[in-house]
Amino acid sequence: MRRFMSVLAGAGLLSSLIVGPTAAAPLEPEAPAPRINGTVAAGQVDIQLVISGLSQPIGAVNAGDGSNRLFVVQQGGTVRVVQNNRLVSGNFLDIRSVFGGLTTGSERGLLGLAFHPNFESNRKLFAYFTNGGGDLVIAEFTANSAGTSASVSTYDPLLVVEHSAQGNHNGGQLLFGPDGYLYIFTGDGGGTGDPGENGQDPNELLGKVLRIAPNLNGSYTTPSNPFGGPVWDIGMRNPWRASFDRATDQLWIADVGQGNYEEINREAAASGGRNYGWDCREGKHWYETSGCDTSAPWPYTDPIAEYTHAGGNCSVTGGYVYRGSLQPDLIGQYILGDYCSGRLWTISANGSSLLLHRDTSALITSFGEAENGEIYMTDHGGRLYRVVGPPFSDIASSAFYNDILWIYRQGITGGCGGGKFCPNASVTREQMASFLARALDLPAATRDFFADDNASPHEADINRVAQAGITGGCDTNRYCPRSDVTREQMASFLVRALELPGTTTNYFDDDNSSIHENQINALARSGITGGCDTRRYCPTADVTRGQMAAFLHRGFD
Ligand SMILES: [Ca+2]
Ligand SMILES: [Ca+2]
Ligand SMILES: [Ca+2]
Ligand SMILES: [Ca+2]
Repeated sequence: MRRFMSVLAGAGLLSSLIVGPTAAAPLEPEAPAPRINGTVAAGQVDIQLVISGLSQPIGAVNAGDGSNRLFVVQQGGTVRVVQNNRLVSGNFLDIRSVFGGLTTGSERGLLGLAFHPNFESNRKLFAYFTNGGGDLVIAEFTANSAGTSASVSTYDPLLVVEHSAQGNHNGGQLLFGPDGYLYIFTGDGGGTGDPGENGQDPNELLGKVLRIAPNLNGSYTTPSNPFGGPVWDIGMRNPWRASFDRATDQLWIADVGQGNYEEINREAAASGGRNYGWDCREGKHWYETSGCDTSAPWPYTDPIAEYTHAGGNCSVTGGYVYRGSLQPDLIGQYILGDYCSGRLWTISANGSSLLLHRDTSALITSFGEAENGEIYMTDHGGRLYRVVGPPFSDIASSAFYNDILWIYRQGITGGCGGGKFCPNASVTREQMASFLARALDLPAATRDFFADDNASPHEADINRVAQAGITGGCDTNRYCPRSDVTREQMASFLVRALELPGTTTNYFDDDNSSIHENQINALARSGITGGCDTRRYCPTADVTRGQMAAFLHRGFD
């Protein structure tokens, strides 16, 4: 309550008095203007639950076939389909009985999936898993002609990498690059401190980024690679998740660190041949010096960003650079998280600093990019989330930021148009009707209540609110749709909408002659308002859209 009072007495109310009434704007969202790069501030990126009830999801990929399906990879060996935010029944792929077996649990299992860029015509897809002996397998599968499922019987192994000694550091990312080749990200073979010294050995396939050209018949050829054979980059420890920026072709590789540093590497387009340092370097620091080149300039490429294990971090989960269109502020932001702490960060596509947004309770196993560029996140606990940024471009500095976000996510507002919310504009009575009709999910009205709102885009909502008994209009047969809502009128609207109980307590002195004094007291008693100052409610002041968001959040959450 104290916080709320100070907020109302602060910028919000003052600016509403300065700004004054503005032309009523429609609440329907408009298509946001295209942007090359957006901007986000700390705390502005969040997650929204899409699906629960999954089984240990560790990845989410699209098929690039125009179907807008998201394929959720489950560690136990199955792939589910999410379409229109709903889980399609049955498995798309089930490799639990794959030839050679499947080892699951801890860091093993079905770890990665990639659809061929021409999946729509050739129905080819590739999976990365640990077989019955613990070895890494990259295998080809073929879906049915409709592309609705793929049988385990179509299994055709491309590459098997010996990995029986240790259960950890299997890597697991598969990606088709902008060059059409298949990129494979392998771990160092496991244990502590790369005991096999695989990361720095260009002749070993462990601890690498590999690049091959599948022939689509169960075999592959190797294009010319910087380290010979299939080796594109060396010096990886456990590059669990990596992605290409679809706008710039930059390759982002998040490499899981040993005990101290988690790192994020960014590789310029089409420029392999990097030595990412492990196990000489962990993050931007020396790890092991024996057998390492420690005299400058050393041959290792340090990450562009790193973070420590402070506060419960333990394992970086790389994500994607947002290139969708629905969330303009997120464009050009690389999204990542940590498996243990559940923290969610962004790094701007050309930047190198981590911006913390949320400390979630999710066990973040992966991010996924849908065909439309929206970014999803998998939680090992069985949930799929969508990563969401600030919906409006003009609310970052609003004192009501969280309230506006809340009413947006409840579907109560679509903003004032043009990707904006107009937090300092006054609320009109017609807008108020839409806010309340949506907050209460009121049914359509069976008749027309007022004559002066017939041209209002909010007429249907005005009738809904009238039918629910929340308004009797401003006069006989009139609603005054374009008039601004005063704070005393708003009290009346909210008390009826929320059916708040009355009170005999007199909270404020400046409303004693208001016809809405009883409702103002009821609103204060419920904790929805603390007034505009000590013992004052400012009953005749206009309500801004930002303040309205706060009132609705308080009242309906
Ligand atoms: Ca070593
Ligand atoms: Ca490194
Ligand atoms: Ca009417
Ligand atoms: Ca009073």
